[in-house]
Amino acid sequence: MSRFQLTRTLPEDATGAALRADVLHGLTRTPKELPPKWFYDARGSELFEEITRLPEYYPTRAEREILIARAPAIAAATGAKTLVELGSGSSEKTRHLMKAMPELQSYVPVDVSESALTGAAGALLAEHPSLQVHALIADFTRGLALPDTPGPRLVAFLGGTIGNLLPAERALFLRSVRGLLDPGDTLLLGTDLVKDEDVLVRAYDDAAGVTAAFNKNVLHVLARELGADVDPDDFDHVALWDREEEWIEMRLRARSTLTVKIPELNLAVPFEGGEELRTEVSAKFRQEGVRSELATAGMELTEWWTDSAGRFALSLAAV
Ligand code: AVJ
Repeated sequence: MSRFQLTRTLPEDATGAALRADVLHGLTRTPKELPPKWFYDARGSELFEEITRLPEYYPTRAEREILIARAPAIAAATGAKTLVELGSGSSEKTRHLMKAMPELQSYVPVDVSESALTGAAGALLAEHPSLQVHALIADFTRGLALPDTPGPRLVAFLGGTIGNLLPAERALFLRSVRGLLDPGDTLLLGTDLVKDEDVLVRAYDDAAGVTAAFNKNVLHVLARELGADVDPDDFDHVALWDREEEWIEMRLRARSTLTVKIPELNLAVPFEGGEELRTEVSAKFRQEGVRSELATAGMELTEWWTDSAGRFALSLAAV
């Protein structure tokens, strides 16, 4: 029996249909907005990898530090035989965790990107000679059905990606994760933490301009996928801290009055000079907030681990 299985729960054209719907909705409302998931074509994914290596972008390094330090504690506390990873991407950080999990029999990476899933599986199968990998091509914000693998399960959602969901979306998402867990199963959740405004803003507006290129990449996606006649140089990258909401916002600000024509949607989108399009929310958390959001979704915070500088947290939650 092969140790690698790939299941597609998304139709091949789901991405195109969802992009059209999000663009039609987001660019005809006021204020304009697009969901951050459209950053991640091949170029956007490369730019994100580059961001994770920037001196200003601390979350990836901070989370890796916690995972390496706490992997044995996570393995002991969960006893997991199956690791499910939502938004697994390159599975790079998970490797540290898996090395410390002697009980692990099955790994279920879930991602919308088939190439990321197949790319990551090869190395993991080689490193773990008896591991089963059951990859799912799926949108984890929709209802997920998990393969029948041995329990207990540990569901990991790392990178602080939960911060890209708005509070109402977050509540729905955590409810759906709760629905995946049986008694004895656990959730491992990565969250970036509230900190000094300058540190936060610099992490999203780096000196080398990589985050600016990443932000503008969504305009390249619109041009390629929908034929939009948009020049990314007509927009400026904006990163700001909303202290009430406790989140970073990334926006694209039109440098002058202009119109973006999108023939495939029969749409002409007018921008006033200075008008902004919100492209990302990245919420930052506190322990009390994480505890209460988990509790509302029917889970209990059982461990809270931060990096030595207290910038990022990994939470373990039980049902
Ligand atoms: C995908 C959640 C890890 O919000 O920090 C990085 C994406 N955006 N720089 C984040 C991102 C701008 C990132 N995560």
